[in-house]
Amino acid sequence: MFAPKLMIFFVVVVLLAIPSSINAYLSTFQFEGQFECNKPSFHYRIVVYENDNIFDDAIGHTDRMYSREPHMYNVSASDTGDGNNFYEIYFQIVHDCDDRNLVREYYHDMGEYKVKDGHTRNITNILLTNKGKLTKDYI
Ligand SMILES: [Ca+2]
Ligand SMILES: [Ca+2]
Repeated sequence: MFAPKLMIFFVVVVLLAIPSSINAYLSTFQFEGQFECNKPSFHYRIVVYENDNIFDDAIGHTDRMYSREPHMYNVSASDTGDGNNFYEIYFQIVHDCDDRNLVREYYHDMGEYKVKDGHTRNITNILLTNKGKLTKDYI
């Protein structure tokens, strides 16, 4: 007696699964480059954000890093699609590349990237000296 109900259940499960499999993109990113900092060493951490209307998605981050000249950075990120056809990506960089060794929070726009299945490598140099607002955040 319950066989038809079971059949309906499976049909519903299959119908629910179809849209998510169509939208199953995996986009991976490698961001790298050089921080332009006038100090021989400093500390930082990066969070990679994807901009959305209400809550932005954190899609990658570094640990707390100790940087020495030439201050190369490298951070990876990944996401699985967005509401439109583009990811809007920015960095939050908490750092102490500051003349008085104070901690600053700097937001840097990393641009738009088409939503696709695959890998993107981006090389961007970022001027960091005294950039951003002073913050009580820890690096
Ligand atoms: Ca977005
Ligand atoms: Ca998003």
